[in-house]
Amino acid sequence: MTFRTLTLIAASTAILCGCATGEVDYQGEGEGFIGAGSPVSARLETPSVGTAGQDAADDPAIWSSATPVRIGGVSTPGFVAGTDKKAGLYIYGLDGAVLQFLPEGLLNNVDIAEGLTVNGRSQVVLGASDRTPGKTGVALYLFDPTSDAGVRHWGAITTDVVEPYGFCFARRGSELHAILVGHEGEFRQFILTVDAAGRPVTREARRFDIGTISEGCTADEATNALYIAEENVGVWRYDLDPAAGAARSQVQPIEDGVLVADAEGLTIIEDGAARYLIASSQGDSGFPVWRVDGARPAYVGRFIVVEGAVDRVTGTDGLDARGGRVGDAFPEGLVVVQDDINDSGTQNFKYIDWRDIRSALGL
Ligand SMILES: [Ca+2]
Ligand SMILES: [Ca+2]
Ligand SMILES: [Ca+2]
Repeated sequence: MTFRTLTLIAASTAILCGCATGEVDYQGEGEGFIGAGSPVSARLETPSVGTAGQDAADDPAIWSSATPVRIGGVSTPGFVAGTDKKAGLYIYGLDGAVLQFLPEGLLNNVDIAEGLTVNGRSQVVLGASDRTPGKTGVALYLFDPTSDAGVRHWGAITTDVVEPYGFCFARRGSELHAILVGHEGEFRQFILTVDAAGRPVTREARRFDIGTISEGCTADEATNALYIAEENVGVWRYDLDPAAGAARSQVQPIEDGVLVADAEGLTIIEDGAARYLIASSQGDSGFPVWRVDGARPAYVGRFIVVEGAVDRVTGTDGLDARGGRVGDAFPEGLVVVQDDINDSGTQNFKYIDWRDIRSALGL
């Protein structure tokens, strides 16, 4: 048992004893309170990020391949990129093992897109919001599935955003868009292309102010939707078309039992003809889910991640999901979430089988 664990137990006990009516009051990030929800367990977890005393895991992104690729001499049917916001970017295997670490600085959110041709080859592109002083913007990386060179630095999108925070890619027809959300709610949408020399070129297509502190974002290309989490307000749906400006509709306000501040990560998962939006409700360690392929988002329930093969998930931050086959271990999809309190070290990422979530929610 660590000093940190003892401190947390003491804090939790103090909270319980302080409630005359017996209810447990959530006292902020780190106390480990889990609200109501259908329980699932993670199948496996990554090692803790960083070094002792540095709780810094933030946001994951999943990529998978029908044919295995090689990274660092290891054959893998895909990888999970995960940020350590104090140090850089980890590349994990689908078994959770570290395949590569890029000491790239203060990377906060990460996302992955396919279908970009660079130097005549189709490559995978990774983007990460970069808060490193002097480099603020979006750091860009390439992964060539035919090479064993791993994930390599490619370039950057420079911006006027003081503190880059949230980040996601979106496909819009043949275009690849990069969406940056600043800490103060600044919204920037870029169209990313490649020049003849194989370098990234970006053009800003839209900017507006979301309002207050915001971070999580995810796009649903099929419905031309862009979802953004305004941390203390709720989840919004914007149109992915830059011409739509700042027009938006609310998917979910901050509400006890559904979405408790901070509203953090957002992701979409495809499951056959259905598509679901999953949010991370950091304030009560839950994951509300909406079906989003209809005319408007329909709330279908919430799951929580309890102890099983690995420890439970609390105070969750970023998350990502990928439907369909993600290696042999996740034949119908994988959801990866950040865990604020890992039982054996600093923060890490937990891997959840989509089938477990689907069955827990009765989808
Ligand atoms: Ca975050
Ligand atoms: Ca945990
Ligand atoms: Ca653990």
